[in-house]
Amino acid sequence: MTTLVGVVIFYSKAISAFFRRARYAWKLVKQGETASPTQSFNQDQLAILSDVYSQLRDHLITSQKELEATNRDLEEKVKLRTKELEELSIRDALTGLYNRRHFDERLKEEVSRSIRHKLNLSLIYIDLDNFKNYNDTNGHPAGDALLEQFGESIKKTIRTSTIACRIGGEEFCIICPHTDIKGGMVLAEKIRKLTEDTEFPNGEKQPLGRVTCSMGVSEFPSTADAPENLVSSADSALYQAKKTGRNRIVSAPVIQKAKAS
Ligand code: GH3
Ligand code: MG
Ligand code: MG
Repeated sequence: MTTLVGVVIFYSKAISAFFRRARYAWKLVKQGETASPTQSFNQDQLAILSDVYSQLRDHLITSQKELEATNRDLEEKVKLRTKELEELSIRDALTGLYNRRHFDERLKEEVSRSIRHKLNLSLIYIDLDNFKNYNDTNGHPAGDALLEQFGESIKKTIRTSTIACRIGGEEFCIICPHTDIKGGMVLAEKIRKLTEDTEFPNGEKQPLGRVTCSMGVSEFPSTADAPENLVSSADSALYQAKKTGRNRIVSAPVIQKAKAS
């Protein structure tokens, strides 16, 4: 940039001389002078003007290329940052799993997809057992650390097509597209067993002697025929799991369709 300014200043006198002479030449032409206006310039002056012209042109081309490269760079950075922000807005800050809002949206989408392609869809509703006791015994930060670690166990267990979400405090929901109730129960058991077998800090101080979780599993369309019912039927099944002793999985009952008369 400094070089460009330098060049412009250096040659500014030559440029103004050029215009002075050009004006003079034009005046002669208008007065009927037939001689070529270039005759008003000597060889040195024409050489200087040609030099100025090519230097300015080169600088303009270089500056334009630099500007285009900077623009491309900025556009890339904005795209990347937008993607990062979008990703952050759908994640739970503590566990890195999807958040409640994303869960609601994805569940509707996945149910619509299941209807369109006539595919099953399972939902696993997970709740950590006696988590209040864990907080009370070990403190809230330790409770947070447990939630984080539990989130990691879920991530390790699921496939990439499975959508794992933290929907509130110590409650998690897993959407399993293209999975029937049997498949949902198999995945739920993997998570239950992994939780039971993991040596979480101070797990032995929990009422069951270890950190455990309970689950309810529902399936579209056999145990529920709408997204809202899918969640509530898994929730009712979870309630049964809690009532019957915790550290267990209950499958939602199959809905009886009214027979056509
Ligand atoms: P149950 O086995 O019946 O599920 O009992 P519970 O103690 O797990 O359930 P309860 O609903 O009585 O207590 C849940 C506790 O979770 C209470 C609340 O303070 C705690 N909690 C909710 N969100 C968070 C959080 O983000 N971090 C921590 N550390 N605790 C949380
Ligand atoms: Mg709960
Ligand atoms: Mg709980």
